[in-house]
Amino acid sequence: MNDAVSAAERAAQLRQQLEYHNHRYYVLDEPEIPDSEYDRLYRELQDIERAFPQLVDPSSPTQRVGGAPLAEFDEVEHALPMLSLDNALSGEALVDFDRRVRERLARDGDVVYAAEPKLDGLAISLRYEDGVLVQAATRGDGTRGENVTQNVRTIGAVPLRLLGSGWPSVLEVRGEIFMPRAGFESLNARQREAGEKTFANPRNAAAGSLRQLDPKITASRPLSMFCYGLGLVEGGQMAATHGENMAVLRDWGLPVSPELRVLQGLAACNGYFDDIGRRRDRLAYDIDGVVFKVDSIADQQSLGFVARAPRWAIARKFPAQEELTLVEAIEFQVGRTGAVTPVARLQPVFVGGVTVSNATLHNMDEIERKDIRVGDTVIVRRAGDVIPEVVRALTDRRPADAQQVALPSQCPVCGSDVVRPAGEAVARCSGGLFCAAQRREAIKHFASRKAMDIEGLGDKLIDQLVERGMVDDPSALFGLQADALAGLERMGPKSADNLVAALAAARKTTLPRFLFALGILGIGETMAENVARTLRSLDAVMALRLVDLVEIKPSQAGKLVDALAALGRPELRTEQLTAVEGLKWFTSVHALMLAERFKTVGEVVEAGPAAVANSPRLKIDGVGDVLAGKLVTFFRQSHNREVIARLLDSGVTWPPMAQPEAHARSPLTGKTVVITGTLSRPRDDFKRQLTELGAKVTGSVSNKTDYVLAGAEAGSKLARAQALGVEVIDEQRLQALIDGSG
Ligand code: 9MJ
Repeated sequence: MNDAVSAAERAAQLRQQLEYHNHRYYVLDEPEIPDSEYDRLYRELQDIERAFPQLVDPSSPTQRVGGAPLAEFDEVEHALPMLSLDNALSGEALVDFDRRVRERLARDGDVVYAAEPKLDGLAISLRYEDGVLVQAATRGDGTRGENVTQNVRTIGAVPLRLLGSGWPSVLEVRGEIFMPRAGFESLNARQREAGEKTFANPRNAAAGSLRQLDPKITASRPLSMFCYGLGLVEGGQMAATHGENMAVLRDWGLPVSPELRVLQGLAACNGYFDDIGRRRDRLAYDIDGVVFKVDSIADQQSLGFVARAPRWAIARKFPAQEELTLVEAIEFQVGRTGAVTPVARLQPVFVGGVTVSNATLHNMDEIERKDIRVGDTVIVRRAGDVIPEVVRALTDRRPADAQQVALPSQCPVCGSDVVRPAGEAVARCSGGLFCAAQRREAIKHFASRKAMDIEGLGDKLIDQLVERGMVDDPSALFGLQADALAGLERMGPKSADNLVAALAAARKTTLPRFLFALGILGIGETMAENVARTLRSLDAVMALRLVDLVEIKPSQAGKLVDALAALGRPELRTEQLTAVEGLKWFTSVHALMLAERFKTVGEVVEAGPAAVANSPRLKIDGVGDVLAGKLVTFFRQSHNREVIARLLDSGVTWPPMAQPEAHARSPLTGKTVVITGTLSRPRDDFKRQLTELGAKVTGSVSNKTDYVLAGAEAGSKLARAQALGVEVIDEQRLQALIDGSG
């Protein structure tokens, strides 16, 4: 046996293995070996074919992408015309179809149908001769199409050589070429990155990919195929039903929809249609309906066809999920959490089975990314039960006066400031309880079990109370009288009395519950607990400042002062600094913190890095800069402070927070401290900090004084401490005591 012979044997073996694994990968979607192993086999075959060019065969797996770019596609005449499908746009149209079929077949009972999803791609005809793919042609006008063989050969799901045996000598297979959604998304991402044009939908992407004159481009596109019919068959017999024929194609390695079912009668067809409709969004590819075919080939033949469409098949279409319409306005809605969401008001359009006149635009980033303007013609999409959305604008139809929109600075419902924290997509109304859009949900939250736990005050009741104007903020709940409540739906005198009693009981609560009940953004149960445990009183929470919580390191302070000096806008107000060029860490929270100490950018620059650097005196578990910003902002709003005042007036109370374990063991617990001289932070800060650690801060030094905290230029108090032998400490020593390292 010479080299060429053993190489030929090995090549044949490798081709068979590669075809097998290709089928497992692309058609069955059940790969058996890792890609690396496939690649190894593939390279081995490539090496043999390179060494023995006489062994190269066009149906070899290495020859999928071959040939030079074409100048144009040749025309191909189909041996049998490629049919199209009649549509049934309603359930009645399907009933009519079934009746016509039964009449023509003179059938009393149920007709057996084969059903399969209707793919939205490109129809194609594959011609196999003795099991080898020799031609692939597009549908064209049904009689003549384009020869796209070079391109179709690059599609992994299409076998170059059929598996098994017993194929007719000529076998034409019809099916649909499509691009799965995931492939479509990644193709568009790739196109976007390369600055190339993106495709509007998977169908266009599939068509554009298949019609490339250079097969290398088609090879790089994630195309797939399902077969759904036969054309010319010569030199062999196929089966008696569509269902069986498809099973045979599947055995020969051709891709056939796994959703194919054989069904008895119209009712089963309707059930299938509904089922696929429900699962539609979860399929890996777009479909636009279901195709029903009379299963018996003999019946198909006796039914025949009219014009280009068979009388034995029909496509029951889903309502279109995408339509064109005009954006008449873009308005902003305030949700129950205060999220300010842009909504497109549309010229009403029938899409996805309903008339749509509003579609969400999600948020400002989304509007900017899609560049949607008032006056634009847009594609609206309503898929399944999801909220209709604007997919994109047709910019070539944009009128000259199309208007861009800006985020409103004031809430359209209550007029409070709209805030959009740096790095967050969602803008929110800062009105909180004050905002009517948020009130109802705020009250429901306030009354809920883990918040104030007002027994018997359910959502329905709250709806009634708000609708009748009896309650416009949570504090009004505690003023409700039994006789007024008794007039509400589903409320007798007894349950009214019970509710009043429950309200009275709920007034006695805990600080963590109260903080949670206020519905501060981002402050859930655990955070409320952490805040309460650290600060231990509502007064301390309300007096919280961002300097207490947010750090600016000395190195950051230096860069910040430099950047602000370079800005050259000393009059700019500090709270308006939402971002600083070149400082990624700087957010609106830092701006608000600066604003606590400096009115303008000029003041910051003048004060210099040492004054700008900030080491926060507190650490609340889980509360980072963003949450600190939300917390402090909430308590700074006057309407929130007013609601809190009313709640306290109406008798809401809680017991003092227990002394936290860690502090009970603090070296400062029970100590008396006197503060004197100039310190790095206001004296009040130190006073608060020491009090929280269980120390008592007094004004004069005596022999009961444990420590004198002395800053620069301390005078008589320092002298008195030295005279009495009281321990004098500086800030560093204090910190060491707090840290437990002193
Ligand atoms: C699609 N597009 O999925 C047919 N089709 O049958 C299926 N199209 C068809 N069948 C005869 N599943 C002509 C067209």
